[in-house]
Amino acid sequence: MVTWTDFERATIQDIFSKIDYDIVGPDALSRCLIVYPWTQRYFGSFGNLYNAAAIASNPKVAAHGKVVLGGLEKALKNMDDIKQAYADLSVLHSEKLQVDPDNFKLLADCLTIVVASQLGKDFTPEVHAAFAKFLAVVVAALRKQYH
Ligand code: ZNH
Repeated sequence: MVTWTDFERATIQDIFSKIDYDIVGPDALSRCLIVYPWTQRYFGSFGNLYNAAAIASNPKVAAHGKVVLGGLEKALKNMDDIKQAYADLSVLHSEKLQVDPDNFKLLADCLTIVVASQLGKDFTPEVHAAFAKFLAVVVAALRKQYH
C-alpha cells in the first residue's frame, strides 16, 4: 500500500495544475519515440515516424500523447489506489497491445524531462522526488497485470 505525505499530494496536484496537457503529453511521447526508437514498433498505424521532425509533427502522436496524459490524470484522481484504477489499462497493455513493460519507465523518464522544462526553477529536487514517486507508482500499476 502506497502512502503519500501531504507535501507529495500537494506537489503532484500542483504539477498537474501548472502543466499544459496539450504540450506535455505530445512532447513526452514524441521524445520517447525519438530517443528510444524501438518504442515505435507499437505505433505502426500512426504513419510517418521517419525522423525526429516527422515524429514531432505527427498528429496521431500528438493525439495519443494527450490520451496518455488523460491516463495520468486518472492516477492523479485515484492516488490512494492507482493499481485498482489501472487494472484494465494494465491488462490492455499486457494482453492486447503487448507492450514490453520496460518501456513504461522510458516514457516516464521523458515525462519527467518535459515537466521539468515546463516548471523551470519550480522543479526543485523535492518536487522531482515527489513526481518520481508518482511515476514509479504509475509504472508499477501498469506492470501489475503482466505475468
Ligand atoms: Zn499506453 C493506449 C496510457 C505507456 C503503447 N495508453 C493507451 C491508452 C492509455 C494509455 C490511457 C488508451 C487506452 C484505451 O483506449 O482504452 N500508456 C499510458 C500511460 C503510460 C503508457 C499512462 C505510461 C505512463 N503505452 C505506453 C508505452 C507504450 C504504449 C510506453 C509503447 C511504447 N498505449 C500504447 C499503444 C496504445 C496505448 C500502442 C494503443 C494506441 C492506439 O490508439 O491504437
